[in-house]
Amino acid sequence: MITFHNHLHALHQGKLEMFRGQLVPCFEVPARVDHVLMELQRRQLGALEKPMAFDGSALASIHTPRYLDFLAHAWDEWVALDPANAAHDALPSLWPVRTFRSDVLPANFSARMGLFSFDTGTPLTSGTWVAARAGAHCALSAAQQVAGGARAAFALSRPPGHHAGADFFGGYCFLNNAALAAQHLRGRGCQRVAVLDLDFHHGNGTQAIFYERPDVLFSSIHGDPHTEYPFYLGYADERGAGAGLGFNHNLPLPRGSDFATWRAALQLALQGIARFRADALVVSLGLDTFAGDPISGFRLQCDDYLRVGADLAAVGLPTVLVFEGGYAVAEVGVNAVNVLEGFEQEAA
Ligand code: OKP
Ligand code: ZN
Repeated sequence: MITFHNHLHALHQGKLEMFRGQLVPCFEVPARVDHVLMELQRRQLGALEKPMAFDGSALASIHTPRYLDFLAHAWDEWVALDPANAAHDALPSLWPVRTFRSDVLPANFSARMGLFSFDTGTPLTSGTWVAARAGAHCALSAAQQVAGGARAAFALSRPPGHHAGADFFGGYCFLNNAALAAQHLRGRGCQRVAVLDLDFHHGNGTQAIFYERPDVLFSSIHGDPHTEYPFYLGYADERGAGAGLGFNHNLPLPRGSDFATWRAALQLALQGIARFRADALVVSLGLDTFAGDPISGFRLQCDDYLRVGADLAAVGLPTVLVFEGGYAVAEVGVNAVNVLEGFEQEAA
């Protein structure tokens, strides 16, 4: 299958994230994508291309104008606060929680940064906007390829996307690549699109974006938010709202779940997608379900990902695969490409 890879991903290179009161080295590093690229080339799994060109409005199908405007200028504003800021990344430090207003856009940069974010683990760097935008274009390119008749396409990019909402960043994510791909398919002839989120962490951003819509089903298997990030969303009783009621499907699993447990949940999710009669499938492909992942808690093994790919292909839908998490850097390439190979073998 064709892979659209983000040739600008390394422009986003966070230094430190806040963890338990200390700044620690970022887990979401450029080497993640480099390993997947090397493995793709080693196993000759199809063409590698740079993203297609999209105009400035492409991201506005999902994200709000004021959020996009914030992201595009955030680094310059950060440095304008104090030229010494150029030496370290920007992190938020306050947020408008309950009882505060979020309709007013403050002039103060730190206040706006808090308005548009939800954690202190997601540094914004000099190259974040350019890298994230090129990554979003990879997802749009993969969707365009599939809308044009391809059986499947892979968007290989970082930073990831599924925690990003219409107007906020967090969880290492700035632009919601999977949501952009789903919306792009909707605009190109697909009446119903299913988004299947396989990352260890619940895709709160994607869920929120489509929560009131009946045309995009969001289905997710993830660590139980009672104990796992992002904690405040991803429970089984979140079934959608308004016209979207019944089109959100969360399958939280306990920390420590193995492949047999996980795969049973996958079959449930796929049954829901079949009932939905989707025209296309977008997969948020997180590889942090791997047993060796340093920040996650499931127990999948490298070979299990071949089976995951085969199960996805067996659905028989045009499929966009979007790279999300996966922090066991040495194994993330093998695990990602195992999914692609399993998919190709089953689809053939
Ligand atoms: C992004 B994606 C780690 C604390 C958790 C946030 C995790 C974001 C995961 N020290 N930090 O879903 O893979
Ligand atoms: Zn994750």
